[in-house]
Amino acid sequence: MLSKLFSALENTRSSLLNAFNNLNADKISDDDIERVEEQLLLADVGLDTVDSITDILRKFSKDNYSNRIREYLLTQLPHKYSPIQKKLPVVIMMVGVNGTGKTTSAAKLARIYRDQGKRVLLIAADTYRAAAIDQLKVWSKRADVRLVCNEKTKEPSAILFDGIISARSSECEIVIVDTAGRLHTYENLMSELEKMHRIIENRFSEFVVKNLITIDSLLGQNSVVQAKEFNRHVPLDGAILTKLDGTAKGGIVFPLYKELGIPVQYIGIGEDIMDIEPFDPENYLDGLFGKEIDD
Ligand SMILES: Nc1nc2c(ncn2[C@@H]2O[C@H](COP(=O)(O)OP(=O)(O)OP(=O)(O)O)[C@@H](O)[C@H]2O)c(=O)[nH]1
Ligand SMILES: [Mg+2]
Repeated sequence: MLSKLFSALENTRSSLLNAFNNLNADKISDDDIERVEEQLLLADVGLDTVDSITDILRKFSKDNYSNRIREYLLTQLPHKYSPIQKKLPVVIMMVGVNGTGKTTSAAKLARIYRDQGKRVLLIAADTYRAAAIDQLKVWSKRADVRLVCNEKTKEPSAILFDGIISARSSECEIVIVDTAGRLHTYENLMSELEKMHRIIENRFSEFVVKNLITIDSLLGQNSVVQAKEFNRHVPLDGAILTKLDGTAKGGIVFPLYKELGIPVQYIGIGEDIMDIEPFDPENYLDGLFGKEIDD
């Protein structure tokens, strides 16, 4: 059976393979290289990495370039992510631009940790979008995880505060906080994130804080700029790359890591609670360049 990630990367893979398969075995022309370059850039692999790939193509014959490219790319990717939180208790803040997948990813993560047997709590700290709390109520049921919410306040920090008090008294090990979508240009919303971060550090210092940004694969290179800006306000520990299914832009993991040092920890591959995978560079490269892998 093909893995879900392999299927999700189908569009990216078929455009990349088209370009590579057209290369002439005896002599790789400048036109060939340009075609490969173009496809890699369309897949959001990022200029630096694309340049290194075309250098390898120029230097090595068709016989061994694919192995060399793969070896090189492996050095440019984050390590395999292990979905184990080593320091507990932890508060995971889900941050990111509107619609990138914070709420659904929060629940997907909650389900992963619950399945590990951890005591998990979700906090609904998005007070901006009217339907946000109801959406998380539905998803917390899917994850089978308790939710703290408060429809009566518009103050996310107050909900966060109450939520962590509750987590503390029920000895929760993993708290996942859903926050409102925001653009980095909304200064007041960005300071609100900083405030939430400070509250945890100052008032609940036994909790480690982790900030995860959700990145929508469809948004391409813009996401790298967004992540950079978020990182100026709250230190990002990692990214969840969402909606990889159905995009031909599956290469964004490279510039995120290379330009910002932010490792992709999870990949979102669909709209169900189970549609998430910890990042594995080997599986990811298989998905991009086409080695079928069994589940
Ligand atoms: N196909 C696909 N859809 C996804 C994935 N992750 C999220 N979505 C969809 O993207 C849409 C937005 O997801 P949300 O989780 O609501 O995004 P959000 O960041 O919380 O949005 P706001 O709270 O409005 O900022 C929903 O329709 C999700 O089902 C994914 O990995 N694959
Ligand atoms: Mg949301």
